[in-house]
Amino acid sequence: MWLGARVAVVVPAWNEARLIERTLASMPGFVDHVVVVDDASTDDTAARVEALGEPRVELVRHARNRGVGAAIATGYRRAFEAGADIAAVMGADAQMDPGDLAALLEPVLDGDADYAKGDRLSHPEAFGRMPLGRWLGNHALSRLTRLATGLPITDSQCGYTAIGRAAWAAMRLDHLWPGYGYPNDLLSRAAVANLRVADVTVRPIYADEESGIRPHHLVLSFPAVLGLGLLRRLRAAPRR
Ligand SMILES: Nc1nc2c(ncn2[C@@H]2O[C@H](COP(=O)(O)OP(=O)(O)O)[C@@H](O)[C@H]2O)c(=O)[nH]1
Ligand SMILES: [Mg+2]
Repeated sequence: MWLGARVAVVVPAWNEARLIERTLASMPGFVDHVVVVDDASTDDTAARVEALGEPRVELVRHARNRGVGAAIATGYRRAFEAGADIAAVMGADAQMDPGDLAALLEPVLDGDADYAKGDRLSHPEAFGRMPLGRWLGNHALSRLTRLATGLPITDSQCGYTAIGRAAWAAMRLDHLWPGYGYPNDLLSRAAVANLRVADVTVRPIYADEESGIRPHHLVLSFPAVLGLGLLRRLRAAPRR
């Protein structure tokens, strides 16, 4: 519990056998329920989660790989069905500082925002801690996401987030973009639903993990999801 709310953390995991235990071991004590969504990993990610025997950790498995966005949608549904008031997302590759979790929950629990997302680009050490390509790419995608959604956000691609139960229910996230474009799709849905989105500065962590993002995501998925977001916004505009 945090500020009187039942807290769940959704952990999408795909072939993270090397880092999943470190991620789960670092989970703060105030987290009530951890939903690990194993997306048909071909390594022993799932076996390692089960072997922990941690009562607050639940393992959900997709029968086939459906992508990180689809895994998060599955995790949210399970977390809220199990009674969460708020659900955060933390990657399974130990790239999110558990020390930042409370700061992400607070704007939502205080009623100042419906959805809070991490912002690594505003961290004083972002330039230098983030690989240059990621720093540049994230700035470019953030700018395009601001144009597509109209939301004044920074670091559109940060996966470290928190969402309240009512905002989750308002956005129909079962149809969330299944792949790496999901943060942009979620922001677009939030904008159309008139939700308040807060940026929370978080620590950028880059160590020995490997990203699954590939060039085809940049040339195909991100333009598609941003274009979809723009269309959704234009269609919704006359009804406001
Ligand atoms: N469930 C699931 N998780 C995924 C998939 N692809 C990536 N992830 C997880 O999503 C998180 C972020 O992925 P990553 O490739 O590290 O992206 P990056 O950190 O933004 O470069 C990690 O915890 C991955 O294990 C997927 O297809 N399914
Ligand atoms: Mg990563």
